[in-house]
Amino acid sequence: MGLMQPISATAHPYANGSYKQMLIDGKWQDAQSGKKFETHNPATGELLATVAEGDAGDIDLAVAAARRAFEGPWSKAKPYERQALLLKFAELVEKHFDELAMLDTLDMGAPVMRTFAGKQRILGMLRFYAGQATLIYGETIENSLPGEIFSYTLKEPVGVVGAIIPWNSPLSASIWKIGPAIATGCTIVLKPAEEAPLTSLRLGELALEAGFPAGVVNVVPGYGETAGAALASHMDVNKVAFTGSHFTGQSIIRASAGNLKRVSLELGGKSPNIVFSDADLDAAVPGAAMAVFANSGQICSAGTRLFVEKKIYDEFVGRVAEFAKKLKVGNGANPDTQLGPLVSKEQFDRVTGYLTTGSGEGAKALSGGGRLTDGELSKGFFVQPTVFANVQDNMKIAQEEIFGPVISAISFTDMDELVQRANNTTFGLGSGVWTRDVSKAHRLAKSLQAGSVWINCYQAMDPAVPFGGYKMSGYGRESGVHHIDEYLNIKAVWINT
Ligand code: TXE
Repeated sequence: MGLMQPISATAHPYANGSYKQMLIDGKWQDAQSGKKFETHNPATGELLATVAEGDAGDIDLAVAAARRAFEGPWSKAKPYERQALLLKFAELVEKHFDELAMLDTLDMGAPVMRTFAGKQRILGMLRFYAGQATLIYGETIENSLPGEIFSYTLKEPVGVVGAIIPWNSPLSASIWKIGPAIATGCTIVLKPAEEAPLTSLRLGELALEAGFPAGVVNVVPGYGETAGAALASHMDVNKVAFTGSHFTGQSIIRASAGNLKRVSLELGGKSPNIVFSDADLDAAVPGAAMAVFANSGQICSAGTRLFVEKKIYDEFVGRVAEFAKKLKVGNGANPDTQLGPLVSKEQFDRVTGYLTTGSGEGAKALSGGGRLTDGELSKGFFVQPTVFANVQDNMKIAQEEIFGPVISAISFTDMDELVQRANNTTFGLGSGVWTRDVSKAHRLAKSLQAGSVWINCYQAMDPAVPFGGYKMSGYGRESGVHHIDEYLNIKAVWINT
């Protein structure tokens, strides 16, 4: 597929306005209720597809299929078979990468070149989990009991996994759930976000083509309050892997109580990004800007609280604002677009509401501050990349997750006070530090309450490096060698020899 021209919905082989069914037990089917919902391009308003709308009944069917598969032949699939399937799946995702990347763009707005920049990481994730399939092992443990009692552990798949993902990065989020589930021998019911279900459904087709047995990978699109809630509360689901807002994360925990299913949560953030006067400012300016503006701020670990040392505050924040003004906002299908639209009207209203709140609280927009309505942009949910200066810690725009292209720039002087202020948030997902001073860097790496600390970079990600939250950003880790433990039970075996 050529990437030199914006692609219209009708030109995409999958998002061509047609109807998409859901994948249950290896078969494409309608919702039992017969209901459908529409998904639109947030850049243009075009209809991309109508989609079968799953609810509790469909979730029941999918979970039953996943259970049958889990207890059937899939339970006998050897690590090398699961590895081979994941590698085959990776090969197909690679073969269709252009199409999948564009599908993400059409369905939720992300600049297609951003997905391309992450291509190696996305494919690497599947290949990393393929490797992990052959690295599942227990331990033999010397115990202190009298006599000859031998003890060892087995690691076993938890069973049926319910995966609920958001809309901000459908390709990567789907793979982050399917990969570890397959590596460990679990089966999965994936519920994509209602705003952007198409990439997950297309991945369902590729999973079948790769040869996953029926019921191992099921994809049930639908709304959160119906399909999502049914999956979270289902008595035959053994684990829920959730990515989304902390509010929904809390309701998932409550819903999980019925059968005390395992839960892992990757939630939102209000991450501090700290710039010292001794930093390489030429690198820190784009670093600070793109820590937020990438994907139009719709990234859970976006460095939205920009702490800048007072003596360089005016100059530095001014430079970030100048950088913001030059960013190219537009249809994400254009290869030169740096910021696409926000995903939906709801998200657009939410973000523009925060722009009004910020000005009302006394913050000063050095760049942006409103929507973009020039020409074609008037059809989509476009917001200007905004840099707010004069932000105080207690302002709403410094406390709440905005999930849009909005930087709240705050000044600091004292290092101890800075640590306390940077940690003064209910969240703890990402954090950044820009300095040439190694001791400052290490001191902050230790003191910041966040699952990731990026020093002189931001948002670096790799399949082998763990990612996840402290505090209300959730628990459990994705990526890294510990990720698969979230999908495994440990069994202790005792043998009196
Ligand atoms: O999230 P939800 P929304 C944050 C961000 C954003 C806000 C709202 O601040 O502005 O959340 O976004 C499913 N039981 N993040 O409303 O509701 C839903 O269908 C089970 C941060 O989109 O959390 C979707 O599949 N599932 C974030 C998924 O949960 C339910 C990414 C996420 O939707 C459910 C997205 C329920 N009761 C938003 N209600 C991140 N961590 O990256 C909804 N869902």
